[in-house]
Amino acid sequence: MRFNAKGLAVMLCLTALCVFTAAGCARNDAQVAQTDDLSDTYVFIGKNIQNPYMQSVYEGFENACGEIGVKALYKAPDAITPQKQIEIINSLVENNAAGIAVAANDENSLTEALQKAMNQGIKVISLDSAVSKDARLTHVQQVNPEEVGRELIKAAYDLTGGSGGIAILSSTTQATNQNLWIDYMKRELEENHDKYASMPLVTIAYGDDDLTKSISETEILLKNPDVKVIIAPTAVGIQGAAQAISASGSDVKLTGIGMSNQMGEYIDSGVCPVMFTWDPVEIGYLAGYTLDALAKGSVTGAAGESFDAGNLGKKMVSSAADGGTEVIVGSLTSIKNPEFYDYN
Ligand code: RAM
Repeated sequence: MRFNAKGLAVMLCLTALCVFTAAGCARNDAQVAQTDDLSDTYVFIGKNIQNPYMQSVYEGFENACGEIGVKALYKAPDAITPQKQIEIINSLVENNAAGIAVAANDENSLTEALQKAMNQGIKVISLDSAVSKDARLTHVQQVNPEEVGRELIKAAYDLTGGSGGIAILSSTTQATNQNLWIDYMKRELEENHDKYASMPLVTIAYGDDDLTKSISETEILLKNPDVKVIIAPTAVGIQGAAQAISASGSDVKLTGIGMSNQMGEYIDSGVCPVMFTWDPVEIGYLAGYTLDALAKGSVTGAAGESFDAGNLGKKMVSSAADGGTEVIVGSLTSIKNPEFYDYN
């Protein structure tokens, strides 16, 4: 997708309005009255409460629940740890939640708690960042993860002319989604060794989806003379990296995955001439409908099944790379500034 300056500005304003509204409406743990009985409630567990991306996911989840006619609840830890998510799951099991959709802070640590939930009849799915296949009925996958990893390396190649080291600024060491994208980035590099011979992966840093840490980790990366491009496959990380690069005046280039309302000025300035995105609201929306299809028994989470997902139409459950199943939300969108990025 290409935008001229006016088109980009209009799109960014609209997106900013949507996301601002989302952040304003999203209820957090502290604002939601605790009830003992959640048997009429679908719960979204985010990675961390202050993450604007997670708040947008919840906006879609809440919209779907409103259409379906069930209650929605948003829970997330203050810090991005699996331990806190386990505590949340355990309390939801005690309160007999009707369904749980979790963006996992670790692929395996949540398994025992989620299996206990499923054994009790609670419908469990992951979204955004998967739990292991044995801990879920299916996974709501934003876009094809292989495409994400490979496209990010191709963008870095275009930005460096194929010459200069790559640093990745990720979220946490345990994040299933970021680690999967990084695996595909490595595969793209290894399988096309000649093309990328002068573009090695120098290092991977972790900003923990915390803006302050993402900025300080980027400042460290900018001191490394081998780093010519930073790939940040996290909405919080790419924003922190953009701020740090802008403040330093460095000519290191940035790409990654971000929210357009947060990244417009850096796309315009050429700090981040190309980035990739999708709609987090749709992920939450599809998760709400997926939980409902499971709760009503119209699907079990097996590959080949399909169900009605509100305004997203009919959605299909398919096989996932980890041996479980997934429902794919949509496709990867690129946002480019043609003044600084004029490849494809
Ligand atoms: C962050 C989170 C989330 C990821 C987005 C792109 O907000 O890490 O899991 O999908 O970035």
